[in-house]
Amino acid sequence: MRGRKVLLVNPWIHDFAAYDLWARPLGLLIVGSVVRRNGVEVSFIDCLGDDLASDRRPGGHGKFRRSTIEKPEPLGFVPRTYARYGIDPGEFARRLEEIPAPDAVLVTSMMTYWYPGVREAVGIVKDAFPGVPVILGGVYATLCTDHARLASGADYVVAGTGEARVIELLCSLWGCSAEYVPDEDDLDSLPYPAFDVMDNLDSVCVRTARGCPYRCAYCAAPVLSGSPSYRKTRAVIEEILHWERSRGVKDVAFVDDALLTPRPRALEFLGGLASKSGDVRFHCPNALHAREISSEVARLMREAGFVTVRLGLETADAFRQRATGGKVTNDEYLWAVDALVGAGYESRDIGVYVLCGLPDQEPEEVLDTVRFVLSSGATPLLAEYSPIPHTPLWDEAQKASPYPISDEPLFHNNTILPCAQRRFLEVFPEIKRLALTGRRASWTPCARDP
Ligand code: B12
Ligand code: SF4
Repeated sequence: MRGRKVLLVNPWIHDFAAYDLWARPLGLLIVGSVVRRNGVEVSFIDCLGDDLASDRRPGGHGKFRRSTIEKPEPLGFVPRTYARYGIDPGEFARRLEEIPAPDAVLVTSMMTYWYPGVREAVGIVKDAFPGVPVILGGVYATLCTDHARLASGADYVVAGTGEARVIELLCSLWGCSAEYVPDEDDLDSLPYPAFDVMDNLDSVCVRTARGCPYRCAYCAAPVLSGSPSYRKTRAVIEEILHWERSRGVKDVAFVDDALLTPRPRALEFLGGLASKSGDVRFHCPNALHAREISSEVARLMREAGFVTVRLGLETADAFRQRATGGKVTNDEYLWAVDALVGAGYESRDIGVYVLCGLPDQEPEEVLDTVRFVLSSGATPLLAEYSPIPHTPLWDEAQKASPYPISDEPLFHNNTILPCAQRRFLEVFPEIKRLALTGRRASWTPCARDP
């Protein structure tokens, strides 16, 4: 493989809304680093823009550049503007012209309903480098493989984890053998993600493990990541220190499915982070498991510098909690909030995801959950349900949705609440108002229930 060239492309997001919550193309950069370990020259273009747009806030998150585009025909009925998030397509084409033709192009994908951005990027790559194989992987490629084969324009679609598969595929395309074959089961043996190919690096994403021990009915983590495999605490801390020392990175977002499970591992990891010198801020935009947050865990999180804390409650309805996988009970959630408050976190620091628009969900369930979160002294964050193929809830989602969600991934878009019933949609503005006004009120110090 030595001497070959590979281009990595992070495609655009096409959506009604998108906000950059430490969104780095971690999977693509992991795959890129494995390819590079084989002596391949790797370059990278980020259609989302790695130039840190002017209105990004310090801390590694912020707005993407946004240009309004025409809605795809199936979403024509939605009374909102649709946009391309990221750089101008002309700029992308120019950047492709500036580099020598690669021997293969690797493209990643995230949300299933973002595939139009993938297709646009693949089309421009194909125009620039006719005959060069384009390989697509990532979440959309894994969850909607058949659709991706037909609709993305890529020559090859790789489903599942990509480290080993991409090496195998490139070897067969180029008729060569690999010097380094990654061991996906040993996460610490993999090279660091190729963040160094990014010109502007104000934050990095880190995973300390792959997979989750739970099987929630609405979640694709078990399909995407398989059974859990863990990294060593020392290796993760070394990686964080590496980015801090080499690139001055002060913001690190964890993208684990289950960062705090199992608790003994979390205690060891948090203890290690807390005792290391430095002033790195840690962010958990993906939900943490409330069940694992004891007073000690919360104290160590605070000491280590965790500033963005999100809990996955989803619903306060005990029946639905059990029916969807039983990852948390209301008591466990309340203990977690108490532990976090005891450690010094304020209401506004503790964001709690509340799932909205599940099949057969009544709006009252969500209103009650929002009130429950507010009364606990935390901040409710509405997460509209996106139906996902291969999850246990998929069959029910198909029955509940008025849209052909199995034929068209655009209908997985959470903005349209694809599985909500009409009454839910009617009450949804009220749910949003309650979450927003309650949230503002709860940010005053006296709002916490006695
Ligand atoms: C972290 C995360 C987020 C972060 C994003 C941070 C970021 N860095 O982008 C935050 C919290 C912001 C987020 C938000 C949301 N998320 Co999210 N998120 C995830 C999560 C937990 C991990 C993704 C990740 O980084 N994985 C780690 C990397 C290493 O894995 P990877 O990208 O898959 O890469 C591997 C392979 O895919 C492959 N690969 C990747 N690229 C390539 C390229 C090539 C060429 C090859 C060969 C292979 C390959 O190899 C890699 C290594 O093995 C996933 C669940 C999951 N387990 O994937 C959900 C997930 C993607 N999110 C999901 C959802 C629903 C959402 C929200 C809509 C939630 C909501 N209702 O509000 C929002 C929408 C965000 C928005 N509008 O901007 C769904 C997807 C739904 C869908 N229809 O596609 C998922 C699957 C979770 C779920 N519910 O099951 N999310
Ligand atoms: S929702 Fe969370 S706990 Fe449940 S399977 Fe997904 S990652 Fe695991």
